[in-house]
Amino acid sequence: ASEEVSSIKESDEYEYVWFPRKITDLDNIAHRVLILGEELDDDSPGSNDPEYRKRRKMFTQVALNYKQGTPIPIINYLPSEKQTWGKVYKKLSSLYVKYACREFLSNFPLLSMYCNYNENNIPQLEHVSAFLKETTGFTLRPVAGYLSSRDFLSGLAFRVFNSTQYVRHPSLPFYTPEPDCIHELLGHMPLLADRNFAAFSQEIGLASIGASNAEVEKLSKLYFFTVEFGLCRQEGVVKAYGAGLFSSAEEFEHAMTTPEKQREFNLEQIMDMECKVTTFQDYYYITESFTDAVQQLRQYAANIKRPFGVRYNPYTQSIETVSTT
Ligand code: HBI
Ligand code: FE
Repeated sequence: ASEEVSSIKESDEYEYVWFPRKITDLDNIAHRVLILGEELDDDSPGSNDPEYRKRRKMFTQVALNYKQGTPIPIINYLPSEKQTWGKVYKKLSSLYVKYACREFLSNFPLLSMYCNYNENNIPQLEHVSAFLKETTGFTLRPVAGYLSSRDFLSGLAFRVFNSTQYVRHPSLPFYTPEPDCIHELLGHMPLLADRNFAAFSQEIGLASIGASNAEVEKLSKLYFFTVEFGLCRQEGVVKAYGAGLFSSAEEFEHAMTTPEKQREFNLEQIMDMECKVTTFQDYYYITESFTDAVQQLRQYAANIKRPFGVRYNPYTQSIETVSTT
């Protein structure tokens, strides 16, 4: 009984935050998007284009109606959307060969083979999700826009990646302030098919479960400077693994050809950095490998203050909390 008293006392200071416990709980966060597809900022490309806004409403409906475990609706992409995809795909393809890490380069041909990645076709989330499920156990779910860091990271704890399905506005094919399916498909999918990277992604997700707002903010910076803009060293050469680089030709080229902006990974420094969405990053951080990044993450996650441990049970697809007192 005295043990119980002390654990109650301890958890007094812990402010409980809601988190999904079962994979179907993810249906409850899908609608909490920060920039709603249909309420685009006024300076966002496409905000004054009624046709585009109408199209985005359709994508929003698909995401809002989606229920965990059901097939993701197949989209009949418009010629203008396919054209945007084709332009970006073509421009980036030449950069991948030069600058992408080996994991990206070995998975990309598999996506072409099994998910119909090519210059003339926008791959379907449903097909990519089925492919990932067989390779690393990750699955996708369609989402209407940008989720809060907490909501986005909590999906990763279940090996679920919330993916947008719409295409950026055709007026600016090489720029988008929001994530779109070109960013998800070219940037994120190739590495989610890598075992070590998938494990790293889930581990950041689990670290965020029940963490305070300040801790989630730090985890999101760690995510940003690794998963989105990370560099690594392979056979002594700096290569890219960040999705934000794989989906933006200009910043990709810039990051790889400006050595003075490349720094060795430093957890404390990253936690104080600003994440830039509309301009290039100040610095790009190099880790030796994904397992190195996992080590760094564990070092940080060990200091997260919560009165329980978390683990994922893949049989029941749920998060279990374990007593640490
Ligand atoms: N939401 N839909 C969506 N897609 C992302 O890639 C995404 C997000 N919310 C937050 C986020 N990424 C990260 O940059 C971190 O804040 C976790
Ligand atoms: Fe992203």
